Amino acid sequence: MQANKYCARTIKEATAKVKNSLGPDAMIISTKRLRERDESDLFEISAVPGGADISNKISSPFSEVKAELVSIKEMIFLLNHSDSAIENLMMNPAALSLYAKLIREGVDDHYARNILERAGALKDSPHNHADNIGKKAIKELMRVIDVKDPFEAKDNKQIIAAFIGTTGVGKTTTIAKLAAQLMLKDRKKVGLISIDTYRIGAIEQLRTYANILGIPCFQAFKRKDLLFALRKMEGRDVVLIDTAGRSQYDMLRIEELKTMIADDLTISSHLLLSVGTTQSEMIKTAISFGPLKFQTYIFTKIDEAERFGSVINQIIKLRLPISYITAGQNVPEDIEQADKRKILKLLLNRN
Ligand SMILES: Nc1nc2c(ncn2[C@@H]2O[C@H](COP(=O)(O)OP(=O)(O)OP(=O)(O)O)[C@@H](O)[C@H]2O)c(=O)[nH]1
Ligand SMILES: [Mg+2]
Repeated sequence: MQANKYCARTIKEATAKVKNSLGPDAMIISTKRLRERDESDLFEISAVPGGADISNKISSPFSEVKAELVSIKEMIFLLNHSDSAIENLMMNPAALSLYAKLIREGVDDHYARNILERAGALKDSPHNHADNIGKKAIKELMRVIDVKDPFEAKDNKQIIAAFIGTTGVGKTTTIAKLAAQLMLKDRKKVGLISIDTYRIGAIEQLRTYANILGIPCFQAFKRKDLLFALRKMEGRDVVLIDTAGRSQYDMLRIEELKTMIADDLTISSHLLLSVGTTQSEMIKTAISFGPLKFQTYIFTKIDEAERFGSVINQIIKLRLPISYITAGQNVPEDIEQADKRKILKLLLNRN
């Protein structure tokens, strides 16, 4: 299908012309800044009606990332939410499409721009080739996505990991998934300890999983119980510790937990965050659990979340790596070790 061309003095006017002629679902194929003889700017947008077959016109700078053109509706949204720096971005459909995706997924506008700025997409330069900008922006995104495997064994040393977070975020279920995977995939000897002493039935939930897997499971009320349980776990490659869900506002209980799993026990902590919670709740939770010096994030319930941008915001704001992502209630299937490319795909290719 042949694209129609629309010219105007500003990108906003050109966008309005496309909308009037082809409707709000029209897709932008390309944008250009033309210089008039009097040195003034003229913007040109090539567009096709919404629903037109444009597969032969799309090229993606990155094979895993589905190329997607920006619709006029989105362009209007971006123009209304952005300042003049974005006008340069408008000249580059690959970068514009990436920016639109990041904003749609809920990545903070400031971070989204920063990523594109580092890729050189906000500069108006004749050397800015669309493919290059797209590739650079993907590279920048990959750079901010930090991942870490908490079970990477060093010198066959025992690994003791505690899982912390707010009530119902998925700690016990995640431990069951991890225990099964570490046993079945990595052939590790695993043990479980519960220091969830608040909720009736908490230990039963963990014990049920331990029985199914045929692994030991202890309960600890006090630090001395924990030390006892850990002695019993000598010879186990990995010990996973379940904790009671604490409200992010209950600093007293968080302090209590700190006295149980203090630094000298060489226990690493991992904070679970549900992707569906609001950005401000996530930040509050991370700050409240800060005294426990957690080393990685585990993002849970991505199957229930509409958008994934909060994950990027969180790792940029409070710089820590992601270790795992969980995406459902099935034990042990619904867990994946964090991987840069996988996270990138979740962010850019979800639908
Ligand atoms: N959809 C979905 N549900 C999940 C996921 N992970 C856990 N759940 C569910 O969330 C609920 C709470 O999970 P738990 O593992 O008991 O959460 P918890 O953090 O141990 O809860 P407390 O011990 O009460 O603080 C259960 O119904 C789980 O099946 C996930 O990735 N996706
Ligand atoms: Mg629990």
